[in-house]
Amino acid sequence: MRRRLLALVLALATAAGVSSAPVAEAAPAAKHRITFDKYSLMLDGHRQFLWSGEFHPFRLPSPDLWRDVLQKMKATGYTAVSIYFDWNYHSPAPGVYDFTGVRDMDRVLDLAAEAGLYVIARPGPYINAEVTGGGFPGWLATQQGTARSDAPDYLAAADEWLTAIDRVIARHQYVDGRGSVVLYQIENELAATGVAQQNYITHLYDKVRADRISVPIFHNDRGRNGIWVPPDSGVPGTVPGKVDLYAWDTYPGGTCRPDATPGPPNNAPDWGLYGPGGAKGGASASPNTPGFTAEFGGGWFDYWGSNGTYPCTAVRQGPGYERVFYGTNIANGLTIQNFYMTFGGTSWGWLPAPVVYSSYDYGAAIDEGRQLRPKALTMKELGYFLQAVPPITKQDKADPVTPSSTAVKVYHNVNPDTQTHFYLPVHNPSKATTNDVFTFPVSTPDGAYTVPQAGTLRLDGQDAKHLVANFDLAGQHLVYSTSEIMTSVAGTVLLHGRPGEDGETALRYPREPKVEVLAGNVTSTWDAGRGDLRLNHVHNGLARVRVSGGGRPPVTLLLADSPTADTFWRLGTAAGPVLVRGPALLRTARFHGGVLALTGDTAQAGDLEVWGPGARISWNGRPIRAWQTSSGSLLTRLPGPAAVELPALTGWKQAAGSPESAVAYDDSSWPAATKTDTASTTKPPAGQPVLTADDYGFHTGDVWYRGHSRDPVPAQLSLDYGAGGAGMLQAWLDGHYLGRHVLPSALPAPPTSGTATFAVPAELRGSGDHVLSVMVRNNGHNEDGDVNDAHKEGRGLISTTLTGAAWKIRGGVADPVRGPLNNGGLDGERAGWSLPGYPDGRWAAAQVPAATAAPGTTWYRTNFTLDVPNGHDVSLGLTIGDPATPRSGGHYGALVFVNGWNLGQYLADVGPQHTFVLPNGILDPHGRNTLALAVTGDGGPGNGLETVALTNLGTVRGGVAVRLVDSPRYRPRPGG
Ligand code: IPT
Repeated sequence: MRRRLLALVLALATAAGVSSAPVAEAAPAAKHRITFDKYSLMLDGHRQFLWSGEFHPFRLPSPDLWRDVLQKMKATGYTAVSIYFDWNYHSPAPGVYDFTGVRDMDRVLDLAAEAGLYVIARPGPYINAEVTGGGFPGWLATQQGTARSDAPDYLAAADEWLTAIDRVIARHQYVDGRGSVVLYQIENELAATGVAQQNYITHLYDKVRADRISVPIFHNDRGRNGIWVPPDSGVPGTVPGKVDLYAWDTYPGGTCRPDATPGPPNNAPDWGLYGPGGAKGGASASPNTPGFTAEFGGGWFDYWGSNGTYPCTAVRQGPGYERVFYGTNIANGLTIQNFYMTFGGTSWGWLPAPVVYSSYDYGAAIDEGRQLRPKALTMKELGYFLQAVPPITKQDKADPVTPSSTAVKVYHNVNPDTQTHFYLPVHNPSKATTNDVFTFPVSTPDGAYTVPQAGTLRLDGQDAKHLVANFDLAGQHLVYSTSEIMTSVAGTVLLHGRPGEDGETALRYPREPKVEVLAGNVTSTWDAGRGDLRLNHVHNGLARVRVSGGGRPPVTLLLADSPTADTFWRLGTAAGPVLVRGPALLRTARFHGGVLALTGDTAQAGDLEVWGPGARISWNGRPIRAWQTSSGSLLTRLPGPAAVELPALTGWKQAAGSPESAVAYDDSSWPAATKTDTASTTKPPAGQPVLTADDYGFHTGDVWYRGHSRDPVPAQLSLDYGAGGAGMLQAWLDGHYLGRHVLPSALPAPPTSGTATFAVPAELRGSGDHVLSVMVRNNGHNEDGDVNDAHKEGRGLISTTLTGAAWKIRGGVADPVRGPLNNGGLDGERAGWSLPGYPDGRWAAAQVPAATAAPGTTWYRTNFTLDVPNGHDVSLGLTIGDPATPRSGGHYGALVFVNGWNLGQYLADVGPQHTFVLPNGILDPHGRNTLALAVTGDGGPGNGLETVALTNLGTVRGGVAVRLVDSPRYRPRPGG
């Protein structure tokens, strides 16, 4: 607690411009150099291929699980992680910044470096990212100046954030030898290019440099439009700005249909060596900097009211897409590629922008429950390949290659220094998914060939292949191969191809080598004239061939079909790299004291085979006995996970939660809504007070209003309100329930505001004291993608036809530990009903599922105890209703609180989400947990809470150690 306070105080001090000695850090001397040319980024002169995945720590509120995700990224071939930092996540009020607990960004940067990943830091100030306000804190909605411009009040606020976050990022810069941050993005998709934005970009650059950020700075262009290219680019049609590198984003793969089935694939764009040139096309928009996609679609987000497209997206943007699209990028010489998202996670609490619901799974390589999808393993093939073939960081176009089939085109590049040749056969056009056999000419310093010489080479379905010629690896010389290189370690090379397809590999030797086929069917042919050993086989499981005595060091060739190749893992150790086959994941590898210490996960019992330094192995801390194989490996077996039993959720208690709806409710302590002026873009009608919640300091979740009037009430009461995606309003007149209105979720542009109209019964209309009680659920502030202050659209009530009313308003209070986005203003939230330890003993026993309900909010609480076996990672979800149908139709929704954390919102009549991921750390896998549901709806039969159950989203033996996240328990308020 003291540390927290200190951090807050220091942040405040700095935000206010007070320099505070303890945090002022002298600039460390540069230890490393980051440079670049048109080919690639270079670290201390070494060319890099940055193969990066997007990950948002704010979408996984359990810091130890950041390590889990980052280790999974490293293990599946990524070399970098791109991180947005969400201003709003850290700043509940002007001048207040919190970097503790789930907001500890030092920790995520430490963990990225620990996992061996470079970091692309993207702190905005604007990020978009489908978060509320596009990352702008709620309080920014009350600013007069135009956001994302040079308006002084906006710049002052942006500087306040940058001061705070840059202090964190500056501690982790690669150049200083203190971390792995290598690139830094200012702004995001700033598509307006007027003088106000030019000044803004310049201001941001200068501010960030003044904050001692010394790595290259770039901006992320919304599409390949040449906006904000380095000043010396000199390309007509581009917009120069103060940046070091040019980068852009694009989501070109093709989409899922509304019925959640994959639509047809698109063609992969040429945005580099093979582009048409100019601002919108080739590499020449920024001729002196590397081809750089700051975001390339790794999936897509999903909307309220959809049919649930994430599983489909994982297929549409699946393995075939990754091979064709990312492969085309590689062939175009783009050496910095970031995939958005690689782990999407959860927009928990009130984090979602109006366009998304709680799950931000994104159809990404790592799913919301932290499980590797098949597409993660294809990323591993691609990422390992790039690391295995360093010459690919410097490619020029080579002579055009004409394959034997017009249904195929072959990209052909060469490294000018090593003369290594790269071929990428794809369909012609690349969206075609036919099954085509072809040959193509290979001509290198090794000679000229028509490839393959025997058997067939084909592209079947959405596919592309990275083929390499004239390349030295593992002490061998590869003339060419129609199999793809996956990886190599000392004395061992792993090649792969699609199951059932032929592979042909030619290696050159000074004299005829000895060939031993250890496993599988492989034929070898010796061409004495050229000195070529040619191996032919069909990719099927794992063939093993030992080649020795040809005047080169011996080698074991592992010839796998791609699914088998996907069971291999490679990590570096101080004593050289290690290659592992078998387990579901290899997390870490360390060689010390003669022991190769491995950690990882198993999803079932099976082989562990290891090619690496030393003869002794430990797995997850335990020494294991292993046997030498003829393949030069050590082999043993690992146990799978134990069975996991989940408790049924029983013992429910319930309590009514909309006391504000009663006539007699005392709102005397509530602020009066009497303002007459607002910065909101939604103004009240002339003569009516400002009701928008942000103006009264309530930025998230549910807001209550009580309007007092003595006027007669119209027969139709209309309430204008703003509430984000699928936002909602409920109203009571004099304690009588008028109804619920939910904003429609029509695609593609669901409304974020609307009008609820209720018929008022005659007996309620007469003059005398009236009270209109209204709850508005604010499902997020708009993003500001078009630089038009869209985040300032009003939230809460805007106006009503009860024109003479005097209004009171009340929203939520920020939870000091769970943060500004955890809570809204439900009475139960304010009273601690969502918290563990709340004394609900006197609440009524409840039946779940509930046959009926009262209108308004009803709280349900229960506790459950988990007893997950030690040394296991069990990913759990909470499922409400029947996941087989996107909408159950009941007119209600529920906020899901686990141990006080708001982990998502269920909307039975909107959909599609039924299962809410409960991250370990928030969840105690070895103890008692509290579940609280705030169920809000029309009441009546059919609108009650459906079944509620725990769901197992994946079990492995392994995982990372997870400490419990601080989850303060209920404490009675002094005097209350
Ligand atoms: C682009 C944004 O940069 C990113 O923040 C996120 O919103 C992403 O797309 C979509 O998930 S926006 C662009 C594709 C118009």
